[in-house]
Amino acid sequence: MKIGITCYPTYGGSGVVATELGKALAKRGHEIHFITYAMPTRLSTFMDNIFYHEVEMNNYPLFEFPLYSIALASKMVEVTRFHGLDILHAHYAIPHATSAFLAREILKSETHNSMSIRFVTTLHGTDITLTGLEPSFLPTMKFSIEKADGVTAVSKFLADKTNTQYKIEKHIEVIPNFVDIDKFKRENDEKTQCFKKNIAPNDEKVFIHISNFRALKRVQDVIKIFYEVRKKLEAKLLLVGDGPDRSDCEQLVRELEISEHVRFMGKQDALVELLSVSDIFMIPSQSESFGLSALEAMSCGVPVISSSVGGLPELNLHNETGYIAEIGDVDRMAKYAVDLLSDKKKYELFSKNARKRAEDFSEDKIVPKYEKFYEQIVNAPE
Ligand code: GMT
Repeated sequence: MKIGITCYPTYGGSGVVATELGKALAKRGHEIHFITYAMPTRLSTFMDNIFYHEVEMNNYPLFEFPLYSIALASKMVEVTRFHGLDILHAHYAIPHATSAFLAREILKSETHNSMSIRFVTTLHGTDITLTGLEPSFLPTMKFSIEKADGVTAVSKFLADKTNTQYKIEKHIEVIPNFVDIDKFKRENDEKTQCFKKNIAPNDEKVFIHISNFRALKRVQDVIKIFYEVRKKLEAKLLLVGDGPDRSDCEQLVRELEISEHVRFMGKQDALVELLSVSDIFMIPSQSESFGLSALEAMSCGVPVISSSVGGLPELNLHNETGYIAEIGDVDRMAKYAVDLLSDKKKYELFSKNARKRAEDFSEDKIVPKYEKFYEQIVNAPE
């Protein structure tokens, strides 16, 4: 199939999922056209079957606000026309589903042109739970989702939330996120051991958190949990990523006088290396439709301590692959971590379970679900 993929190319899990999906589909013989405003970050090397089309934005003094949604729709039309796309896939509904709708209608209206296109949209999280609910977006969002030829959501939680919050009575296919289990696996080579020695010279336990440091990630809770844990055992904390809450987090670490035990790593590509030296992954979010970073950690055999929100319980199995506690219950999360790390046998079992659970979300298992879904949409009667 020839598939056009649009996503946010630079930040966040939805762009990662869209890019990894495109790469996996290209490996399976599909022709993939990324239509985005910048090269997707995980698309750094040349790959057969992958094409990239940049959405150009012309500035005109009258346009105080960039007209990105329109430029994107026009690019979708152009790529569909000249490359004969079979389907458009818009990741993160705002504004991508709206642009895809516009592109489809433009192509449909051209009577001289037999070209028609169908589009699907994948809902990822804050497009539904946060931004889409703002009055300035809500009616357009609801309309664009309703008019899509197919809609998928990355968890059952998000599918249900969409139906209830937007009062949409449309079937939403749940296709969870996936991980490349051959890439995301624990390394224990000399380089990793050397890195571990550097991070935890006295064999301290290593906690890790990876996010974009927005308020809803509750990174301050991660630090508070770690602070409580350190009252019981020696540990180090790796904070990976960057974002608006980072300065406050650095301030909190200074106030708690634990600076020598906490490393702010900033944005990192070497996730497998970082996860391979880690013992516990923490994701105490306020809202999380899936939790891709937790899945990548689990694939590296790292048990997860998470909050109970959104799609997290669909991934992290309480008392099996890690532990789940209520949002903000720092003491409980700390207690769970200490209990697990104090019981070697239990820890090894949880680590194995985490990896096994991640295998349920392997690329090989999930990507065919998208292929099947595309087939259904393309072949559905008018
Ligand atoms: O809202 C964000 O955190 C960003 C968003 C994104 O588009 O990158 O993340 C969402 O999509 C990810 C990929 O499907 C999910 O793993 C995250 O759970 C989800 N984030 C939230 O729901 C907060």
